[in-house]
Amino acid sequence: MKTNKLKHHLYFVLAVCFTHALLAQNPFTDPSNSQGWILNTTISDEFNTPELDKSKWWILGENGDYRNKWKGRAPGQFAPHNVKVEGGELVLTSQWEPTFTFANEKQDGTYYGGTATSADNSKPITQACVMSETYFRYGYMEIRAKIADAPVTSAFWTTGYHSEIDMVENYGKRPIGNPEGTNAVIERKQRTNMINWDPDIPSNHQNWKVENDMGVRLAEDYHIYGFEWDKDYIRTYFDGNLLREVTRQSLEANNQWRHDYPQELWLDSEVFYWYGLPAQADLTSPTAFKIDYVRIWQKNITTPNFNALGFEGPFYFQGRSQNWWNGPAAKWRIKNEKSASGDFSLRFQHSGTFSGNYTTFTPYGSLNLPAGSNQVNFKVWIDPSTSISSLRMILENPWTVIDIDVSGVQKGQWVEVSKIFSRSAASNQSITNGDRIRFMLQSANVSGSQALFYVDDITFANTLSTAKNNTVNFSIYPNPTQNSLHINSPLNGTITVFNMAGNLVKSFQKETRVKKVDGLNLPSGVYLFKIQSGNTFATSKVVIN
Ligand SMILES: [Ca+2]
Ligand SMILES: [Ca+2]
Repeated sequence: MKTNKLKHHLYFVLAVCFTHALLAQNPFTDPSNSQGWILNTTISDEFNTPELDKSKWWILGENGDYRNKWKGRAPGQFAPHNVKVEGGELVLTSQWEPTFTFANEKQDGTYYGGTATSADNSKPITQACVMSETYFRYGYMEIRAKIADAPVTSAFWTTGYHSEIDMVENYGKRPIGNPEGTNAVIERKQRTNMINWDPDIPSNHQNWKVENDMGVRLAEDYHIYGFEWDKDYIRTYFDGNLLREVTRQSLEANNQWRHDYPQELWLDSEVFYWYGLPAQADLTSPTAFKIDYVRIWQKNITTPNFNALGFEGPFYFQGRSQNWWNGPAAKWRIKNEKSASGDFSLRFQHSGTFSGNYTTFTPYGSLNLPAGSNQVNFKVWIDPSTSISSLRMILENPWTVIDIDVSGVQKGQWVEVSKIFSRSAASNQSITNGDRIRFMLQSANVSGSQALFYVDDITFANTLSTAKNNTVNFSIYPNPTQNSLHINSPLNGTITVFNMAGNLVKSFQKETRVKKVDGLNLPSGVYLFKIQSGNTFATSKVVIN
């Protein structure tokens, strides 16, 4: 009896604890979770571990590596020793540090640690930044944090392709003596920005930037900052209260929405010289931005990484994330206007005179292909107004030029094109000059004065050297033949036919064990027939005479 009572009591205690734990995992703005939020545990962090969880975060500047992101807002520079986890919090410190070796370079017109004219260490301000190792797309983001009580910012923000969302960007305290004469309200303002970095928008474009006077100095105490990023709207919250709601439609009307692409998180402190740079006296006692937790909830949990060759997210390779790259005038853009799969594809658009090569690149080291025979496939959608004969893909290390004939591609629909190629060596994986894709339209291959087309779902396959190839019975007879043949194989699926130049010349479906094909209508020569079903494939050479 007593035992049962004890047991019952224990169950009750466990039930209370469990319920409490569950409640703690609901958004502060939705304590009963009426919206069905699911915590994304890959990216969320309570910072209750003894050290920073490196599976979730990386520290900018650790081992001298900034992963081609950012070294901070000069003269302030991110320094790894300013990041620590302590007492269940992420602590991001800003300090005056004359002994620090600053990068001898300028950012936005100012030397790190120095001034506009000199790298003289006259402003030796070190700061701190961490970024998430993974990405997500849409959700409700929440931090409980105490912003730094010093003339620095405390920010929680994200970046994606041509987009930046500054969910929280607060300036803690005016410098001693307030030489800039900044109004005291700055210390009470909760700021949010939605930045559109698309190089095609007009230069006089205004980003969406808003501020709320919260009525208290934000650096005085901990507050809960919430931001909901939905595909149709955004909402900002302060201590559980809704500050603003703005629809995507209204932002789009002003070219202020560029925020569909997967995002990665930043937590950092920066200097904002326009409100006043900190002097040594402002940073005498170490001052820190303290974050109790970062929680990301989603309606549907997105995977940590996205298919970069399908243009759905950045490449993630060798511990770094990078997007396709092209110059501001390159005419290639990732867009969500049309796609063969997912939401995004790579668009080429240009009207006027064509001159030279129009090129886009993946990052160095992002490609990892084996030596020997390989195959590239992608889908292309060519606008009826456009006349292009060929696209060129160069794989850079080892250097491999692949020309893909698109002259016969039907316009106004997604068409898969394919090419077999061979490489002398496997991809070089260097992040400074390793293998990458250089994808180009050459002017010589365009007729007329405009071109619009989209590319999606680039895939590579190693074609001839896998063991699976040898285990599948794939016989074709008669061989040689002229216009018809039989294909006998237990595999059913898509049959693709390549000429010896590696161009795809025909494809059709095989649904039965033995398929008879008539009307081949191919020029005399040797052809490679390939059947693919899931991950298994087989090839056979056929002579047409
Ligand atoms: Ca905590
Ligand atoms: Ca896609």
